[in-house]
Order: sequence, then C-alpha cells, then structure tokens
Amino acid sequence: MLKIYGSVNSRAMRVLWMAAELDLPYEHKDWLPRAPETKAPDFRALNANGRVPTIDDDGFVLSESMAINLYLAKKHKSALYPADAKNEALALQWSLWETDRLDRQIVDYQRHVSQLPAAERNPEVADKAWGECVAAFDVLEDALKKSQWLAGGNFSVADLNVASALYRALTVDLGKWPKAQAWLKTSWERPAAKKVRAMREK
Ligand SMILES: N[C@@H](CCC(=O)N[C@@H](CS)C(=O)NCC(=O)O)C(=O)O
Repeated sequence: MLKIYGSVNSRAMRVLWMAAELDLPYEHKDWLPRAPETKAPDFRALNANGRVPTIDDDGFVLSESMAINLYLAKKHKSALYPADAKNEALALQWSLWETDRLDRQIVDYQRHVSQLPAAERNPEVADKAWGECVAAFDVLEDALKKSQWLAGGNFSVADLNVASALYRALTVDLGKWPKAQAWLKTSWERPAAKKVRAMREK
C-alpha cells in the first residue's frame, strides 16, 4: 500500500490533496517536519534529506512534493495528468516555477509577518520575501489572463501543485491579482482540497 510520510501541517498537504483527488487508499505517517521519526535511520534510508513529504509506493520511494504529485497522477491515469506533451510540459514548467519563485518566499513572508514569535520576526526578511511573491503573483496573473487553467483546458496537476503550495496565500490579500485570486479560490473549493484543509485546520 502507498505510504505517505508527512503531516498535513507540512508540504505533505499537497500530496494528501492529490491522494484525495485520486481517492487512493494510503497509510499516513503523520509526522511533523524535523520530528524524531524523520531523523531515524529507517526514514533517512528513504530520504537522506530527512524531509517530508516522501512516499513509499510498494517499494518505489520518491521525495519532492511536485514530483510525487506528477507521478501519482500519471500512474493512476488521472484526468488531472495532461494527455498531450505540451500540457505535460506546462505542468512540469509550473511545478518547477512554483518551487523556484514562490515556495520558500511565501513561507518566509508569512513566518516573518505573523507566524513566528514577535521577537523572532525580521521585517527585512519579510519585505524581501514579499517582493519576490509580488513578482511571482504578477507572472501568475498574466498567465491566468490568457488561460483559465495552467496546463490545458481543465484543472490539472499543474494547478494542484501551484495552488496547494499557495495554501498560505489564502489568508493574504490578493486583490491586486484578481485572476490569481479567483483561480486560487476555485481550486481550493474542490472537494479534495476542502478535505485536506479540514485536516489541517481541525
Ligand atoms: N522541495 C521539497 C521541500 C520539502 C521540505 O522542505 N519539507 C519540510 C517540511 S514542509 C521539511 O521536511 N523540513 C525539515 C527540515 O528542514 O529539516 C518538497 O517540495 O517536497
């Protein structure tokens, strides 16, 4: 059976969303980042980085949330996986783009604006991160002006990978980017998204 390592309070949320979309049975190793279990030799043998998410799919071990979701959607022949090479390439493009342009930036922004204890917040880190988020939201907005979805005519793994990584942006004012705001809202209204959101916010 598929094993998913990582708490919903981590980037494993993205994989749990995909598993819900595909209605996959799985064993959940509900571990927070840096939990003692992630430091144990058994887990380090699966992911030498010690990070979550990681999956073990009947012996096939994979890390990196974006790669895991692309793999699961393709393996299960989901409609979320683009059927043609161009949209498949766009799904890769947007997944890699998110990792490069937004992933760490949105985390840094939120941590240094509200999440960390006040004494640990650094306004310079928050400002720099927000500047990078703004540039990325501009790019996303332009893309969504041209097309309702990121890779083809329907919601796909491209949208799931970017929208799931933008969980933290749900509480940010995105009024300057109306297309991105509407796309994010619609994406998170999917039943599978609501399911993982409820897991995280319970
Ligand atoms: N690029 C990786 C990032 C994975 C990652 O950094 N996970 C965090 C939790 S959200 C973690 O396990 N951190 C533990 C650490 O930094 O030691 C992915 O998307 O899967």
